[in-house]
Amino acid sequence: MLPYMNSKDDHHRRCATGILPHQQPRWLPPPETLHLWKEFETPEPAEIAAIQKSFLRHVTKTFARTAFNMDNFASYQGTAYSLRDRLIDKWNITQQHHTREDPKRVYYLSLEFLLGRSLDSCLLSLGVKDIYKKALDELGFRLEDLIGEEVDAALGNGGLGRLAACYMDSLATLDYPAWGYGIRYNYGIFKQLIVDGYQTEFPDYWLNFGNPWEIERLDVSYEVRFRGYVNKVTEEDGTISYVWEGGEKVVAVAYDVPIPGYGTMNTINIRLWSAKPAREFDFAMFNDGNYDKAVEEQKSAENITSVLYPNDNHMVGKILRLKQQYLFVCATLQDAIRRFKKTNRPWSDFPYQVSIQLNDTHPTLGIPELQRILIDEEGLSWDDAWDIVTKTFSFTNHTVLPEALERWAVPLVQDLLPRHMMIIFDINLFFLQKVEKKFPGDRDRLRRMSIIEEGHPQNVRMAFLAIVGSHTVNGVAELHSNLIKNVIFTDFVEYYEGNKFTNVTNGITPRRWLHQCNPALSDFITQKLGSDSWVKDLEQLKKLKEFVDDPAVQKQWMAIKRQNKVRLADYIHSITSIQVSPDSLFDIQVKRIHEYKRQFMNILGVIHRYLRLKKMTPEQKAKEVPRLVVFAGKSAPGYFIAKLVIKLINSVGEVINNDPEIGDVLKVVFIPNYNVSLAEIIIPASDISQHISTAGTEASGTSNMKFVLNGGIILGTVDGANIEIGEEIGEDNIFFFGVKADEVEDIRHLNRYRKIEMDPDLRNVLDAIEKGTFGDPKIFEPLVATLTVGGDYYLISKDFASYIEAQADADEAYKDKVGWAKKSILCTAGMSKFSSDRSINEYAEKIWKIKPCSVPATLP
Ligand code: F58
Repeated sequence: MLPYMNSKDDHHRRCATGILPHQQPRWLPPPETLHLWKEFETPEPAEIAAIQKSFLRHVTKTFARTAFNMDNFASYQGTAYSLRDRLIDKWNITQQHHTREDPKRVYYLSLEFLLGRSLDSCLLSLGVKDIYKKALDELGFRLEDLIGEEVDAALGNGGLGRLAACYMDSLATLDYPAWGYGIRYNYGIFKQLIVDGYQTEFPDYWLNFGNPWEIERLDVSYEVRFRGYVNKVTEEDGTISYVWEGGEKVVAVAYDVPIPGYGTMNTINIRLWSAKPAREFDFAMFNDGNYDKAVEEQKSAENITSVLYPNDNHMVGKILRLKQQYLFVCATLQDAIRRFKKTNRPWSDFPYQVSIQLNDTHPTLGIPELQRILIDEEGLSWDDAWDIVTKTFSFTNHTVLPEALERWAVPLVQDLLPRHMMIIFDINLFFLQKVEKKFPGDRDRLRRMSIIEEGHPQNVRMAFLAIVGSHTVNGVAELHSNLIKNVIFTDFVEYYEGNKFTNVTNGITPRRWLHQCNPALSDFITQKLGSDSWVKDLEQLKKLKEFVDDPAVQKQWMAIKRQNKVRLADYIHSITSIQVSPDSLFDIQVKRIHEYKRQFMNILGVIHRYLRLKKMTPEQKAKEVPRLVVFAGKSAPGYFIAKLVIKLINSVGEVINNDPEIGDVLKVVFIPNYNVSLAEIIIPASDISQHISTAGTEASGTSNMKFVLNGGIILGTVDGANIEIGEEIGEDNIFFFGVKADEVEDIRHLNRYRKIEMDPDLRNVLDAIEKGTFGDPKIFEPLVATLTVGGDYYLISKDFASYIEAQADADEAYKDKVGWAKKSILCTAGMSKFSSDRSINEYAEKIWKIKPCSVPATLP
């Protein structure tokens, strides 16, 4: 029997991390060996000799290298493993401390964690970067080279996954007792290669070379059932209960990723589940000559957690995705309940010990699953169980786009999770009865609010299920939370009288997104503020305002920006062979490629600029602000129009970059395979970044915050968090343009009924494309058609003139070097609000009701 194939009894036996005084563990160490355990529980000293010793031990023993058989990758591995030992020391102390204190914990359930690289951030969090650098230097290795060897952990699509990673960093740093739960996909988001200007996808088998940042826990595993049937049992006293039986089982095995807080002991855990076959190899089937089938069954279990679905803001109704969602919540709830049960509290205490945050609707099956466990397995009444469920869960919505809202076909859920489907029907029935009571006779309201959407087939509206089963629902920026209330969930706001709905504006971790990615600026800020405490208290950045008029500060500030631009220019050259000038204005748009984000408008604007330049004399051109326009981002593999946008960008770049009349005045670069570590190079180098979604479509955006924190200026629409950023840094330091969210519906309505008035400048641009200026115009026909015959749903034509105007304003402002330096300083200085520490404190106080639980350096 493999270790992860535990019997049910074993699950309850294991105590994982810490045993309470009243509990009798199965195994006790012989007392005379206790001093050995103590020695290994004591964290290693942060000394050069100790670091070198542990590095060499891992390199030679774990990886079987010798002094004469080393390369950068092996030394990355040795460094990572030596750091991992330190992480585990802190992690063990944290978990044991939490077990003893038993505080209320928050469980952050997310199908995505976009962590990126860990070596640099862990070195910084543990405060050992300098000493590791020295230790490695003496051994003949450059830390910077080793950092570059690590592959990104890219278990996410974009903003939602990266937000989860930033929130883990803040939870750890602020000493909260928190757990992240997710899936350990074998394949992260695909690798993007550009071939002949088109995106092509390659699998990201990120575990190929091992993963030092995880701890495989074959001792933590849970069974997960799919399909089967539901037995109705009538007891002698007439009570009815249901038992879910049969079907097939798989096992979810835990992989733990320790997340250290910055400058604190607290080291929390992201527990990622990996699916394995539940049964041992079926020898009967094997002996019957059914070897292929026996192997197939084993593989089909592992398939469940094999690959991350690569869609950004688009729902796919694939059964494998539903399996992922259920395996995830089923294992997570068993784990949380096991931890809760260790203290023998009554079930009524559960919501006061456990808070579960649903990162979008993807883990919403947790709601019927907890209800099922409580009524079917724990014997609670429906009402008592539902009271616990609704006091435990809270839900964050990340989008208003209808195509992104999750719906699952009832027959599909019924087949895969028959008992859950029954429970969802009951939740809906009881809910609609209450709605009917509050709004008697309003049948249309019942239809609108039903968790089950009528149709062929019927669908489960997961967002409605999440709302009904949660105590709090939040949007991710003020505008977005208002749209949730006033547009998409209005009926629910009315029913709950506004009580459930709130806002928590997103944030980003200043550790990764300034201190780590922009060390020169970080050092300079520390020097000016006289302390590095801003890294944990971003409010302090406000003090930078005092230096805004200081010419020496302005000069140094812009010199650092230039260094970062040189770093990006070098990277661009190494990847694309395109030479760009660090003296041009760096204008950057990096994010997932999606029609609502309007990269199309950006490239149309570039063409407009090109056509304008082509009409100029050399003298006129010499007066223009030289510009580098950078794009990066992945399109969903099946998103045809988004893929055409990538092709157009590359085709336009090809023409412009090779036009001798243009030279450095305009360059266009598409950097392939955008990911977290690339973002860390790109973001510090921007003068302008574009966040130009159609108003009302981008829930928040978080890269906008990262750019501004690094002294970059936004050119953007009045959308998402751009609005709040503008409020904080001052409207003089942001280039806003375009229609407002509340105008969009009327414009779309008119567009449907009359011929769209095409902006004349835009018409010229489309003419150039149609004439073949950028290659075979046939290729781009479907893309151009979205603006002409397609109704221009994202209002590019409507916004084009004001977009071009904002770009001209930016050019003008950039000519004033001092003025620009001031804007840039004020940008960074005004960003305190957007620390994920602020967001997490808001969640903790308003929603989760948890308190920090500071961890001692050693256990008593
Ligand atoms: C993003 N959503 C929002 N979804 O678009 C962005 O405005 C916001 O800042 C961010 O969340 C954080 O709140 C997003 O990234 C996804 O990638 C989903 C992945 C799974 C399928 C549906 C979309």
